[in-house]
Amino acid sequence: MRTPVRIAVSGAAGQISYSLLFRLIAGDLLGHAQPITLSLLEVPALLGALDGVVMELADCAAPLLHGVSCHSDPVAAFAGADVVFLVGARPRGAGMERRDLLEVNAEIFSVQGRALNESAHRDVKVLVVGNPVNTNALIALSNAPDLPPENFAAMTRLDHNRAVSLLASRTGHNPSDVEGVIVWGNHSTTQFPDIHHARVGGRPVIDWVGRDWYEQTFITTVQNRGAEVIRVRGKSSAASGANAALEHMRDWVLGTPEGCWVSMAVRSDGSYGVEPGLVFSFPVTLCEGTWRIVPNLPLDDFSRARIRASEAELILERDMVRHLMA
Ligand code: NAX
Repeated sequence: MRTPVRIAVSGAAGQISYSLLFRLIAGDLLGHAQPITLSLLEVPALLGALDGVVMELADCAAPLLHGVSCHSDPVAAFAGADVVFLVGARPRGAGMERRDLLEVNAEIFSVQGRALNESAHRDVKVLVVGNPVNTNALIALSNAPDLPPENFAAMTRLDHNRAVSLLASRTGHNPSDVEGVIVWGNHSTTQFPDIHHARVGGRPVIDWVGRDWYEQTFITTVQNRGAEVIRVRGKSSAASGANAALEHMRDWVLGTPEGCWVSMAVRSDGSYGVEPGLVFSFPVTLCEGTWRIVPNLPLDDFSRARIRASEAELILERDMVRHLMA
């Protein structure tokens, strides 16, 4: 029998985890032959509610689940972890400014970065899902100096999937026919969903949808989809967020098909002129557990301006919490 892979999940009593955990034990991440153990992290006040989630996990009688533990101490939660989903974060409260939100979460992610540094497996893959994702990931990796920064990523896969789905429905295709979409930048309304390199059914997407619809409807629809889900559902995206987290991590572990890329926020190496060190969403290919930013895609002035705007926002965010970067 294979050795179980140790998966840690923070925010384990929250709504995204309520979908993610059950898909993990069903084998949706690593396949149906790979056993796992789950190490669940929550704030002390929610450990009771987390016990209820653990009861439900047990009631699935899932053959792949070889153990569950619950923690409020991140060092214990991340001990020996191979895969980590950092889902837990403080939501924006009444009267809270964006600066306060950044600050409170940067504190959480600096503690969790240090904990990962201390106890996680050296090859751990850490996906930040909790908002504001890019800057939280930056804080976490900068507080984990003994782990390679390449082991950290932030999630823009939900934005990527939203873009793919919208293009598929607009052109009357299946989402699997759409390739080459990119979400650049911050997981915020400055993100830039880019279809200049995208194709559907082998033909450039821009030819199908037209430049006007792309510039005037598509971009803002993708940028504001999260807010629209909240407006209609009364709660933020949960199952689609869990699905995106799973797909992001699955591609990271198992790789992307030849010639295909996905969007993933990773530490900038200066590609496309993005300030080195920022956690920025790029097109990446993945192979044998390693990501690589797709190089040298041509960008027009329209695209460059939007990439610069999202970069500027991330520089501002970083500067607000710089004191928490180790
Ligand atoms: P919930 O509020 O349902 O759950 C969050 C959980 O995190 C809570 O149970 C809370 O107690 C826990 N938590 C808070 N601080 C913690 C800490 N220091 N250690 C451990 N656990 C902690 O939120 P949910 O809907 O599950 O969303 C989780 C995060 O994902 C939010 O920050 C949300 O904004 C973000 N999202 C990110 C998306 C993305 O595309 N990157 C999309 C979906 C989602 O909006």
